[in-house]
Amino acid sequence: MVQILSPEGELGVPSAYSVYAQYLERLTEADYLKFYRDMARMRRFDHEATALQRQGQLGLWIPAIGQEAAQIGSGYAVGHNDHIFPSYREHGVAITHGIDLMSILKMLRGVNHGGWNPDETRFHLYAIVLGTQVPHAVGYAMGVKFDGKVGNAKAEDNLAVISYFGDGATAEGEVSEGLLFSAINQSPIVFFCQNNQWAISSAVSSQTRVPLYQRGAGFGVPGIRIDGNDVLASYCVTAKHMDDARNGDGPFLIEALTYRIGAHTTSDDPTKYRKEEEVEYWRARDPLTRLEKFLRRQGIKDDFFEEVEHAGETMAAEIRAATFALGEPPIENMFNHVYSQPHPEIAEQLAWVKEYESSFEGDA
Ligand SMILES: Cc1ncc(C[n+]2csc(CCOP(=O)(O)OP(=O)(O)O)c2C)c(N)n1
Ligand SMILES: [Mg+2]
Repeated sequence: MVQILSPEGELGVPSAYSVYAQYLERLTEADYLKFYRDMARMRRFDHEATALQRQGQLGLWIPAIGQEAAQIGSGYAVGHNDHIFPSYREHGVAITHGIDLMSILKMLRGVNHGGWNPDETRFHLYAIVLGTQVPHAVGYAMGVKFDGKVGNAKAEDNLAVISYFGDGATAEGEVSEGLLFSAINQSPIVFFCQNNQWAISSAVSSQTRVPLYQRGAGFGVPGIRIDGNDVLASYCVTAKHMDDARNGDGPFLIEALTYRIGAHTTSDDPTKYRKEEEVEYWRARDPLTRLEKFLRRQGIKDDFFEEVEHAGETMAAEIRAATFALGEPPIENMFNHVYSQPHPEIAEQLAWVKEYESSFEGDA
């Protein structure tokens, strides 16, 4: 497992992984501070969104607490031309690509279906149906190669694709099909599996008999496991393999070993299926604490951490006010995008729901 930042906050690239050292050398103190700021922002956003859901302002929230290092590190390793195909928990990756966080909250309130433009942001829409983003990502990567945007002498002419998915999603046929197609076509893609060790109430041991980073080998996709709570391992390893993919040496599979500290979603009660000691074990391996230890060793003082906390409170107040100002989700939203053309059964169902809703009119 590649680890660059130890739990005690000490820095070092193990000699077996020296290929990643040049990516660490690129990072400056400003980058380390940016990583910390965004990991803290992601966490604060998560707490606020959970509170908003509990107050009935969102239909659902999907927490990602514990996965900040995996997401912020890999997100910043994605280049300016590259395309990202997320699953539904990648709020941190969204932060690294300038997605307006309100658009994620709007989706979870039902007022839109993911309101960002993938053409502009290169961050494609969230995919709730497990694994479906993977064939889309592989298809995109195959297209990139057909368009001759791989392996050119000028680096800025090239691009690659990254696809995120969870440990549970690896059991979906789409992921295996994606691995196979990418290998056969030598597509410019990095598969980034966040192994947070649970798929709702199914433990990862019920999904696989081999470590997930080995899942691609039989298809011809090499892989590596990284410490997913180490933002620097996440950055360096993703940056190297995205570079390789752009240069024509893809695909590659990264398994980031991390842990989902919170519930699967606000509809889930994890105390029903996992022990508190397990959660405590991982809470003690918090990715933010690890980076904070490193930064303090570098001489970063309290005032920086206080400033980050203050910025988090300001952001939370802003998104709170903005969420309260959103209207109710239009009922048509559930029906409008089921088919591209009008459909009699959908029209009938919409009419039924409207009539049902109107039966409450006048109720206090
Ligand atoms: C095809 C499909 N089957 C089942 C579900 C219901 N479901 C939603 S999330 C989830 C667990 C996914 O676990 P994992 O891939 O490990 O990702 P994580 O939620 O842990 O990030 C399941 C079974 C779904 N969304 N899509
Ligand atoms: Mg999982």
